[in-house]
Amino acid sequence: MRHFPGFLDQTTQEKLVEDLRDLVEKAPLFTPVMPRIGKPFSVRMTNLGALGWVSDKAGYRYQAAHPVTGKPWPAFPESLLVIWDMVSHYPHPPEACLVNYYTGSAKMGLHQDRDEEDFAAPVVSISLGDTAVFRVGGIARGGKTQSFKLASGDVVVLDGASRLAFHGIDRVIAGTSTLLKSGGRINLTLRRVTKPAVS
Ligand code: MD3
Ligand code: FE
Repeated sequence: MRHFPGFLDQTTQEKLVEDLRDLVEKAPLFTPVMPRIGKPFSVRMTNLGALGWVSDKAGYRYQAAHPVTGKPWPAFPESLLVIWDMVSHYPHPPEACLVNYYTGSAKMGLHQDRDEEDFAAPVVSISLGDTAVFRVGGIARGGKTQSFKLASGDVVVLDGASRLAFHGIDRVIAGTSTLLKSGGRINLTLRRVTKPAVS
């Protein structure tokens, strides 16, 4: 993986948070539940772009409509497309931006991102707000893992061998950023979902 600490300056981070406030009014945060068992995630989510990632009792998938409002997801703000162009090294635009919102003791268990058709496309992650303790392992479950901190303004690009690495968020450290007035952490992951017709 490629980690760019402090990639986004304070002004860019503030502008992104402002954009996200408008977008979350149109596409409210929802609480996904685990497939089959229906256990709620501790992280709340929404999406931007043509396709959004959702999880409910039926499973994980990408879909064009918000699961609660039934409306299409809001379009990507230009600022996110610019970041993708700067770091992805991938010649097609992203189709999905999953917005994860962590408050209190929210965390995310170790998992792989494998609901996309095209693993040749990277996943680009942007962190905003409080610092997270992030864990990453290899491509097999149960292997060795390492932990890193992800701070506000950090960008991580998951490509090549890291694209299918197991990863998760152990915890968020309250009081480490003043970017979000009520604290907590936002993570944006920009993803290509479908295989481009011609590469
Ligand atoms: C992908 N989000 O939404 S992003 C997710 O901070 C997710 O909210 C985390 O995992 C978050 O699916 C982590 C950064 C990340 C880091 C390493 C990865 C994504 C990765 C390694 C492989 C694939
Ligand atoms: Fe993930």
